[in-house]
Amino acid sequence: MPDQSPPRLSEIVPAESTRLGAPSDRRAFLTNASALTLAIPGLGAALAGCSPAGTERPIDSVQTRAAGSPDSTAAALAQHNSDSRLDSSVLKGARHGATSATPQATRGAAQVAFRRYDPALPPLAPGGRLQLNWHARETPVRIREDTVVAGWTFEGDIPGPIVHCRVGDTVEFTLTNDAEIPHSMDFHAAQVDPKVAFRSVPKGQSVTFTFRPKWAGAFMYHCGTAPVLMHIGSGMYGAIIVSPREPLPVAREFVLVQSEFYLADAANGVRAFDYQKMLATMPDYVVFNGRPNQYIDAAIRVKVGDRVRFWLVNAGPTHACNFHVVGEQFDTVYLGAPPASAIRGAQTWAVAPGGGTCFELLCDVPGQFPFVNHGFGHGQKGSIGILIVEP
Ligand SMILES: [Cu+2]
Repeated sequence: MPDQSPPRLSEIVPAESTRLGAPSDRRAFLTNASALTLAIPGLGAALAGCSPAGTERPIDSVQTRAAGSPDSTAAALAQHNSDSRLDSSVLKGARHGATSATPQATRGAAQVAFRRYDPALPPLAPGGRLQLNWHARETPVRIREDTVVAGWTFEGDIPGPIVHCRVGDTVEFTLTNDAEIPHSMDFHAAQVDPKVAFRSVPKGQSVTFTFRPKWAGAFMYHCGTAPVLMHIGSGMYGAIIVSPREPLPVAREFVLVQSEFYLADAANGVRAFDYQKMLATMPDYVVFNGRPNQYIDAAIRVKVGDRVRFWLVNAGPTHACNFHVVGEQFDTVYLGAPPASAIRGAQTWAVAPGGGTCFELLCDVPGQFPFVNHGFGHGQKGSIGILIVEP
């Protein structure tokens, strides 16, 4: 087992900040990148990623104006989406200094309390119908006792709330954007036209769409506004768990969302998410449910004889989660939609960024079992917890 002590701030970053640009520059970058995306799909992402000289061509063939109303953002919104299909890997040479440190994301950071993220799978909504009215919020989030991050969030937390439904249920979803920068919602459990449903909404506006999940599984949701890397990397993701119509074996069910944190140095008591570090793909933390090592400090507890089911979503944005439970074996890993495609006796299974997998183990031995990302360069950075099996 590795050393479980979390890394100190001074071990992660140099004491002196050298990367933060002027706040006005950062805001200008983000607002321009997102707003251009709203008005001109493809072009926004391309400009956000290109050099100031703007020598790169737009990467989308969509018309650059909304038909009939060349200057209307509202008209553009009606026709264009969030560019969620424009992967941030196509962004090159983004300007330095882009971080999540918007005024809303940093204000009042000192007053934000640490709160453990409850990993328990919430119960199903009655009647097979979920009505979700969520808000995109830029707000500080305390991820450790000594660390507050400038989060871009769904509903004020990182990850956003766990959604639980069954195959064929109806999910009615509305996203209202309270934040300065445009945001959007992309549910991987949905089959909808992304240009309509997943479009970005500016401050004060809403988008509503309805879907009925077709497959069971652990699915990611995330903001798809360009640059997608920046919006996922700043906290806008979570899990929607779709249970099959036929109940799975009785189990204690938990949800783990792995994600990476790429943080700038602290400024005014807040560490912003840093776009350049996201591109460099060397995270400061890799975590389950938004806080490094939180389930070491407050373990997940079950009883001998319990079947435990982990619904694991890897929000990335970039690295795999190589899931493993020390001292145990998964008696079942569902490669497809549960209960189909189950394999037996797996030790470690990699979950891709943007993917999800359902794991089961039978806890017939008492003890303390670390669950880890067995890619230990990541596990060492916080994607580790303890499953306590009580006699
Ligand atoms: Cu967003």
